[in-house]
Amino acid sequence: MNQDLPRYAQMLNLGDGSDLEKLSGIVLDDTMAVFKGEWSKTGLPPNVGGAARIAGPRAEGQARFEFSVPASGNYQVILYWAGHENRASNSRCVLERQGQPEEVRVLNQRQTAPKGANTLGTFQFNAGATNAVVLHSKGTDGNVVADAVEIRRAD
Ligand SMILES: [Ca+2]
Repeated sequence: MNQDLPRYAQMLNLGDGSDLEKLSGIVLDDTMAVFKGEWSKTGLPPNVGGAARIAGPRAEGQARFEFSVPASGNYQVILYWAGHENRASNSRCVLERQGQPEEVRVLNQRQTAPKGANTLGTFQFNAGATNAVVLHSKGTDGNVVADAVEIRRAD
């Protein structure tokens, strides 16, 4: 895990044409994710960090954003994407935490949340443990976008 992550997060710029506010949490841009399957790069605004990756249902894509938190506690998990009609309404997103059952959510990426920030929920994380948010494109009804993940302290 990169110890400089919070510092790096502050240096991230928001994409062209974006009115997204600056992000305050731990930010994992798509450049820091591990991808499986075929993903294309897209610079279409709005996005976080200047670009995002996109995969279709046949790509059997997987985007894995790994992170750890500096202190144990509750954190909000936020995914960034800009909604579009050609996006998947049923993208599977899995939150992995050490020693705890997986949390699975089905994302509708046709919808655009305010500022592109889609909240998965608030979860408890332990300091030092490796966690991951994993986005899947397999079996979806459209394209899946992996732009950025933000982990924001909730208490
Ligand atoms: Ca991005």
